[in-house]
Amino acid sequence: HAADAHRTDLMTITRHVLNEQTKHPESRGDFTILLSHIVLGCKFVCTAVNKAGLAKLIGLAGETNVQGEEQKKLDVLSNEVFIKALVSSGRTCILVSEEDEEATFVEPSKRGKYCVVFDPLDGSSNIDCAVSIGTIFGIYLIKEGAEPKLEDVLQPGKNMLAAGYCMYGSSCQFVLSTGTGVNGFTLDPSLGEFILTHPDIKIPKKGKIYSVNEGNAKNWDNPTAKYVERCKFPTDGSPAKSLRYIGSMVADVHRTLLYGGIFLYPADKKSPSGKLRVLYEVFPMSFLMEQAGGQAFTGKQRALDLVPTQIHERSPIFLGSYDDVEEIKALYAAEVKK
Ligand code: P6P
Repeated sequence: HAADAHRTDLMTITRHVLNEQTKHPESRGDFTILLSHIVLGCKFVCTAVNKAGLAKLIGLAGETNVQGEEQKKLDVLSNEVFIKALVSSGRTCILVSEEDEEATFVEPSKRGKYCVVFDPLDGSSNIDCAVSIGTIFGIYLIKEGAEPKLEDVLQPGKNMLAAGYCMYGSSCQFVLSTGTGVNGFTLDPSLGEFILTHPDIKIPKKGKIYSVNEGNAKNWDNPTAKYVERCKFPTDGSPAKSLRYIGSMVADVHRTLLYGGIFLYPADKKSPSGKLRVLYEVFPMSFLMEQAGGQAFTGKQRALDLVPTQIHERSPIFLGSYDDVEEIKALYAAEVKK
C-alpha cells in the first residue's frame, strides 16, 4: 500500500514530471529543469521558515544577528533565492516577483523560453506567529521568436503552462498542476525530497466552509453580502456553513482544495479591485482550482480569462467548489440585470 510504495517506489516530483514529459516527445526537458530549480528554492525557504522562530531567538532573520549585522527579512531572502535559482536554471527569460516593483529580464546568455511569476513568501506577515505561509508560482511560455518584452507576462491565466504553491506548515506541501490535473507532494526531510502523497486531487463539488475576512463586511457589495448571509442563514433548510479564515492565502486555498468550500477576497469600497494580485496569487490558485474540478470567478468573469495590463494588478476573487462558486456567480449575474 501507499507506505510501502513510498519506501520502495519513490515517486518524487522530478520523477513525476519526467513521466509527464514523456507525453511530450518534442520536449527537451527544459520544463523539468526549470521545475527542479523552483523545487530547490522551496526546499531552501522551508528550512529558513522552520528556523525563523529560532532565528528570531538568536537574532538572525530580520533582526541584527550576533555580529550586529542587519539580517534580511525572510521574504526578501526568499525572493533573492528564487531569482538566483530561476536565472541559474538557464530556462527563464522574464521573472515577475511580488517583492520587485519591476520585472527581471534575464541576460541573453542565461535566457530560456519560460516566464515565471511568483510570490516568494505570501502571507509573510504571519511568520512571527508561526501560521502557515507559502510560495505561489505560475509559468508561461514566451511568445514565439520575439525579444522578451513585458507583454510576454501580461497574458491571461488560461495561457499558463503550469502553476503551483509550496505551503510551509505543519508539513511542507508542494501542490502542482502542469495542465493535466493536480498532484500534491510532501517533503520528506530525511530524504530532502518531495514525495507524491496526494495523487490527482479533486475538490469536492460542494463544500461546508466559507473563507472570507468578515471584518470587511461593511464595505462589501450586495452580491457578496447576500452570499455570506446565505452561508450563515441558509434559506433552503441546509445547515449553515462553517467560517474558516487563516489570513494566509496558501493555507486558506490548500484547505479549500482538500476539504471543499469557497475562498473569497471580494472587491470592497476601500479596495475596488480587491487585494490579491492577478499574476502570482489569483491566476495560479484559479488554475489549480479549475484543474481540480472547481472554478474561479472575479465577480465579472472567469478569473483565468482576465488579461492583466500591469504586473502587480489586483482582482477580486471567488474560488473553490464548483457549486459554491456557481451560487455567487448567479448572485452577481442577477445584480447586473437590475
Ligand atoms: P486580509 C497575506 O497578507 C495576503 O496577501 C494573503 O496571503 C491573504 O489571503 C490576504 O493577504 C489576507 O488579507 O486583508 O484578510 O488580512
